[in-house]
Amino acid sequence: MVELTSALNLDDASTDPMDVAKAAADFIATTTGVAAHDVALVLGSGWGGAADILGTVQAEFPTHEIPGFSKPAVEGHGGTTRSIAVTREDGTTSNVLVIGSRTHYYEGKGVRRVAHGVRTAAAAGCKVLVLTNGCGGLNTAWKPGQVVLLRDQINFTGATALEGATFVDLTDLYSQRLRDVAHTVDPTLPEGVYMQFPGPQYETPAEVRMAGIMGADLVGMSTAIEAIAARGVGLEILGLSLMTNLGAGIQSEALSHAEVLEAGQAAGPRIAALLADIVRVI
Ligand code: 8IG
Repeated sequence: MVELTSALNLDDASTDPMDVAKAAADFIATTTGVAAHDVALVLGSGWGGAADILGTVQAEFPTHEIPGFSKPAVEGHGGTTRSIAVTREDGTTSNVLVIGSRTHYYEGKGVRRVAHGVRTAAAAGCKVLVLTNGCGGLNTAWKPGQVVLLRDQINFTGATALEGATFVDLTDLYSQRLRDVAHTVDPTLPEGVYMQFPGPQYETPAEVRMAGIMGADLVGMSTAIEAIAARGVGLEILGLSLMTNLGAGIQSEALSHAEVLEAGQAAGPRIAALLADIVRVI
């Protein structure tokens, strides 16, 4: 079994990426002792604190130990994957898989690696996926630190992780049911359309204006390709963005990564509590 698993290579075109996801799910079931998980969380910039307050950690290990996840480029910068037992509001328990370290499209490791986390979540038994991110915003009524519920998206990368004639319907990409559930926790959460750019550079002011004309409220470098892959494996998706900055050219100052991290840190405890509250009702 171990030999078979290690022979599976995501970069090999003849490998079915779902087979690698199944190997990853087997590893997770064995390592955590949890046969099936219910909900998966991908924690983006600013959202990391949620994992600490969600519930009881049942197991925790470096994400790169899971089949198909690559070693971090910088030692010590890899994420941690955790299995957390969450006591839901109705008294039942759900097993939540927090997949640390997302692979971004701009890393150039290929779309299979971008999608591997969500495919692994589906193979591990999850039915619901919560995708979170930090991003730029176009609506000047929103201030840095604003959380926005994703209503829809524009995939502006020109890429997809779907392979072959996989005609996935994206009409209800970000589930209306889950948005309604999130609104029971916080009725004031605005909704928005997320536009994924390839990155890693931030947009020019002209690109931000274009994004607005095209119908975007938020601009970022993740989430859209993952969401498409997740619908491809039947997951129901909730998308939550933390707007850390206004898009380039909307705010007068230049965008700095330090500023973005600072806004994420300032919002951290508040959005962690919000996410934990939402997970307790989904
Ligand atoms: I945090 O303004 C964060 N991520 N593309 N644009 C894009 N990605 C981002 C931004 C932004 N802020």
